[in-house]
Amino acid sequence: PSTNPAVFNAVDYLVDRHVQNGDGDHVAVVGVSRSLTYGQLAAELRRVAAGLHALGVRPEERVLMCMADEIELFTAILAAMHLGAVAVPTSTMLTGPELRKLVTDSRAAVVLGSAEFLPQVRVAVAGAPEVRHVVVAAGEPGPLPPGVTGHDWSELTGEPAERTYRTWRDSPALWLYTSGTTGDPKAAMHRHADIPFVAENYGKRVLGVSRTDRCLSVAKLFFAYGIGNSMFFPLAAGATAVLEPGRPTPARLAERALRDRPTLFFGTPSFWAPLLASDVMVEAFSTVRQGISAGEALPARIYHGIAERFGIEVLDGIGSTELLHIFVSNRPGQVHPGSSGVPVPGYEIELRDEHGAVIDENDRPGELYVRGDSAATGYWCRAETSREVFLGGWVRTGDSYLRNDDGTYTCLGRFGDMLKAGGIWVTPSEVENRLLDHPDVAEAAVVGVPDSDELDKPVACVVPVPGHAIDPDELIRWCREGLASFKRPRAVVELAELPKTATGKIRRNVLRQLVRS
Ligand code: 3SK
Repeated sequence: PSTNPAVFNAVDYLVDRHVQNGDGDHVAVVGVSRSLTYGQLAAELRRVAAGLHALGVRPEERVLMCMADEIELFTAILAAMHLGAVAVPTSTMLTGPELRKLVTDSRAAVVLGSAEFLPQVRVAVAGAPEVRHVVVAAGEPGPLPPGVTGHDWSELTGEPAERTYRTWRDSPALWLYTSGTTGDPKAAMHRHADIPFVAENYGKRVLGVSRTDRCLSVAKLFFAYGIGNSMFFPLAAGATAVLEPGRPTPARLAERALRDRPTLFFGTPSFWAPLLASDVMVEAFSTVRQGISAGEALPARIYHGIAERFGIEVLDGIGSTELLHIFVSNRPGQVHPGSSGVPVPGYEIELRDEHGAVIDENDRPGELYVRGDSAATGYWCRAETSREVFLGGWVRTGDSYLRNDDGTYTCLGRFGDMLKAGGIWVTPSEVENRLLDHPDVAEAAVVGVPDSDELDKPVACVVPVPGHAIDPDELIRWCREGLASFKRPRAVVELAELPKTATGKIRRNVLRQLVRS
């Protein structure tokens, strides 16, 4: 490593440091069919970096990946960073035309895909003039548009450069596309220095990740939450990442946990809730020393249920793609169920009203603003949106929160999701939590829908617990008994599932449309 403090490559910190410290034989990553020690990972990522260089990838250019959580994706992300290029892992859930927007926006010339996602990748590169090469993990590239050369993964090799590229702390390392709840995808640009910041402050100081930990995540590597859980935290601590490429159902994750014995298990409420409702063996999760939840607020009922049935304490927290990971979190042994906890070391939090004025009192809802050194440098080629979100060091989250008297923060939903009923503000999450306490309700979302007088009224959209029937009158009565009467839903709509974003946030605009029609 360089003695110039501005020179920093995250690969030295995540991988090479452990090899130099004599821990090269410790297992760094466990895939479904093979594992790599830190020494093997250092060698493999260098080979892949040499292959990318041979395809023409140069520092600061983007390498876009549409790949399953396997060792190939893991090494490719690190290989891009080693070269000084920018890793752009993208969602594998996008359609071809959706993926094409990201490929063209990023101007990547090299696209890496897993064989199972080739249909989308082919459609995406067909309309992307900058793409020159498509490299396929575990499969044949097949026909590609003129001007695009296909390669199989074994071609991604060359004479490895021993040293990581001399990136600066502020050099771009990783772009993560985020759509928020509204749609337009934009890339949050993260620096090499953002990676140790989240790993030291949340990974080590909050979770206490150490060499003996084994990290398993429901969220995939293309999510900010997933790449922290499955790459930055385990590697920063010299620990082991366990990668699961499949759909994160309770049955599959239980099977994986039985095989690979994780100590840290990272979920989302949309995993923890069905896990609780499932009949998976408790034994599968017996090695988990700590559960973690993010993506949306974890209802207290789910927290208590998981604690009772599995003996796992789940730490709820909130993070964002813009901040790279979690910045408000509960602490081990000090969980306040139903709250997101307190600021993570290294982050400052403010609540501001609709005019941007700071709210000093407790118990008053406001929009959550965060300041911390892992903030993205902006959105790629989105000057106007960047100016609305990144404000002189502060990042505007768009989430509505309040601070409790004990210093913890409680999520109230998205800032624009508050609704008025009879002229009084209603917080959807308060009504949703009451609905979730009902034994027939598995998931709930409350939205404001105009009645015949064009006045907003709370409408509850609920998913029943499997095998239970929803009785709308009973649910309205239940809410009236547990809440101020004006907060009760005026109607209940039963749904098989709630529309959600890729990160598990409820798409309330879609629900509003659905309920209106
Ligand atoms: O949604 C969250 O809470 C989150 C957590 C960590 C990283 C990224 C996100 C969006």
